[in-house]
Amino acid sequence: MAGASLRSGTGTSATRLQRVAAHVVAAAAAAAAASKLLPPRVEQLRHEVQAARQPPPHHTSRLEELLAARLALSRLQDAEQHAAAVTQEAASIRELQLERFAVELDTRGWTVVPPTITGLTPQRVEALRRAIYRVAEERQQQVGGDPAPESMQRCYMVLFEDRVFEEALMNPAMRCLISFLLGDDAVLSSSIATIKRQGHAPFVMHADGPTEDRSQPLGATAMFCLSDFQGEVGGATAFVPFSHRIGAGPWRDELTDPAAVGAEAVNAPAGSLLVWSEATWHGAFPRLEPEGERVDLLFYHVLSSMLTEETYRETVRIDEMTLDNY
Ligand SMILES: O=C(O)CCC(=O)C(=O)O
Repeated sequence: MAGASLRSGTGTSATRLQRVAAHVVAAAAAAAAASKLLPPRVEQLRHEVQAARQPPPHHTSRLEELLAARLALSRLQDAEQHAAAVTQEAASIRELQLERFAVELDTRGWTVVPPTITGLTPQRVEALRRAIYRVAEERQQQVGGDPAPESMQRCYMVLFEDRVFEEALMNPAMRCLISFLLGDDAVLSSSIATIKRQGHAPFVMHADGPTEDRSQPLGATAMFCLSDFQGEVGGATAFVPFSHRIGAGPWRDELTDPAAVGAEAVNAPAGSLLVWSEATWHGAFPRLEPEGERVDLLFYHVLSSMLTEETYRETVRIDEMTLDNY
């Protein structure tokens, strides 16, 4: 896998602004309707955050004004230059039948794309699962751990362990929705495979990155379901819809419990793709189902200006950067 192929193209923040603007205009009616439906719980949490924030000191607000003016100017200057890129991206969203999912990301903060659209056939799901079980076993042996597996086994930086992971990273639906959220110069930050068995600890609710009100998230996650995700009893990932608009991550213990905060657990067949913004509150229910395992492969992306969690740039060898890898 070439370093360059970890990127999905080139772009600037102005591209993103243009693109987001285009999609948001297209989705305005849906967004307005959705805002009216903000669950009272989310609305209340948002007010708590706003009330807790101190008004910024005078020089801060002046600086913000100046920065906003510069941003507006650069938007104007870049508008023409990036119009073509926006048009191109809108075409990709339509071509891949992702309109509904892009709008959901914007309005609800997360979405589930079905296998008919991800193109993950049962054969591909099986190939990914086989690779994950192999890596999990090898890593278990390396650490010399207890052969009785823990209730959740996470394998970090799996990308280079098998070609099938590289193919998954290039999945067109995933690339398109990550670009929609972050822009087309997003880079891979981490690749994590998880096998989750019966167990009683929830994955606490959290946001993946800074959540202060901003039109541009710094990170976004895409997770392939490689087994059926079976709601709460299956220990599925769970989200608080609209929470990307709250402007803070969970700040009290009670808010980190998926059940207490009323998180919605995912029900989705193997081959589906979950995508969420870094600001969206998410976690997972404990898996109560004694049989089987929940298996997934997750790719966390960030803006290219940010440090990545895992060291891809540093570990790709120059001889691996062949055209074949693009
Ligand atoms: O395993 C899950 O379902 C949740 C994963 C998660 O929240 C994360 O990796 O940030």
